[in-house]
Amino acid sequence: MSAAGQHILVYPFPTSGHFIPFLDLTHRLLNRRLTVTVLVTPNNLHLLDPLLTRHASSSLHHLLLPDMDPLPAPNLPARLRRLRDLHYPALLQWFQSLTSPPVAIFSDFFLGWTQSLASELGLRRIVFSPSSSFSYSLNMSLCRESLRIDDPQAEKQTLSFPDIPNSPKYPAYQINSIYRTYKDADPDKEFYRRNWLQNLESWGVVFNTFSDLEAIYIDHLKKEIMGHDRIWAVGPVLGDDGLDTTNRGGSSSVPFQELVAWLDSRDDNSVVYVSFGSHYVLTLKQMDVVASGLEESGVNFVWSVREPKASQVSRDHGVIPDGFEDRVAGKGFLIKGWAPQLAVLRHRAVGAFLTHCGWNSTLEGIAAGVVMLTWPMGADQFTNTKLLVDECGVGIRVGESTQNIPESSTLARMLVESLDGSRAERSQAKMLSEEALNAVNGGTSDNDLGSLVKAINEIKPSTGSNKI
Ligand code: AWU
Repeated sequence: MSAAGQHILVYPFPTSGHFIPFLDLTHRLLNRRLTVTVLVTPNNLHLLDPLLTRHASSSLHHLLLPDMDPLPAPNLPARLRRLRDLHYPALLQWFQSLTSPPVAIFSDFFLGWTQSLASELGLRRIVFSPSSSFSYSLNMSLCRESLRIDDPQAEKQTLSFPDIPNSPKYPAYQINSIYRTYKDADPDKEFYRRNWLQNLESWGVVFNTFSDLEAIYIDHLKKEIMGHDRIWAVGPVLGDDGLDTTNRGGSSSVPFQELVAWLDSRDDNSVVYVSFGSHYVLTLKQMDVVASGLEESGVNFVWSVREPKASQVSRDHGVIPDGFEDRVAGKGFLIKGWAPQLAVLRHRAVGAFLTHCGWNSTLEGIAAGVVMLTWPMGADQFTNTKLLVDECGVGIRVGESTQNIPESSTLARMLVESLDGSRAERSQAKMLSEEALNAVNGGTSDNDLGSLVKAINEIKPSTGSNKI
């Protein structure tokens, strides 16, 4: 048995889409004998349970720090700044209290400020990106010269990025509003930009992606942006490696066996799975189109419906139409709350996925070999859609946010077509699925994971004084 590896601090950003893949990766790092302390906030502590039961207490520890009070309305830059103000002093004190502290801080790309902390402590900092290397490249392009879109109404203005492979173009509304600076004096937006820029100073970057999917973007980052090869593509990290995925990211809101029995009673590739991520709530109009489209299509479906959190309750959030559940009885299975998404996508009955194209859902759909019906809502999802539809040929464009909402009859037709076994997207999806699974089973991603662990084990413990 090889000697225990070095000790690192893993610091996920505390939302599902960022926390889930980082825990999946942590499980793989523990399997390669690193010692890990995971920084958790109280509402995420329970998500460590599957790892705590699988790994010895000598190799997996947790550091519990408070989360900040919820903001009156979603405001990512303000949230990042408050989290930094809350955690920076506590982490500094924690590290200085240890006789043999971790040799590296491995933190989410939203926590760029941990670069300053690592420098102050004489440690290495490694970035974890729960999003694609394509969207990371776009963020790097945007945060180095923030956009000036003088007319806030210019939502359709086309923006080009010739510095990124394939020179992608986007209508202005698809670019994260954080970068559309109408007034440069916004301190939270300036903090967000500087926070991103600090990722450039990191020792290395780890992506939840695989080389066959994003080689051109990974090479772009190595040669044009970071200027070194310490960029590792270790995905798709999907739980596995002996972890129970039934309660991945949270416990299912429906009895798991009841859902599996429902799927078992359906033919192969005859079901569409519908989900728009762990926090996006459909607007009234979007909800109406999705419900009507599913009903008119007559397809079998499993729909994970998100109810608005207190901070999201707005006039314009959708609710399931009256009588809908009765009218689709026998065809549809509704999950109001948390769905065992990975288990559903892997079931032989599921042939297509109506998705917002969050990066985890994108990878899970690719690994499951299903046709992707794309309806991006924000963040990096428009970029992920370009990858799925234009580059990989496994996706079919359905809608875009609230700017392009399809007619329910159009959606119904696309739902039926997505289950047509003769479509080119189906065979493409099967091929890409094999490439994804090969990458993590002895292929490029496994090799990159081994290279990452080797590089971490070669880090010299800090004497505390040496700045890097
Ligand atoms: P996913 O990335 O699919 O969507 P978000 O939750 O919206 O994630 C970034 O995090 C994305 O790139 C962004 O676009 C942003 C965010 N899940 C589940 O198991 N059950 C459910 O009912 C709902 C979700 C899981 C799902 C996936 C994750 C959602 C990285 O959108 O399997 O792993 O939650 O992540």
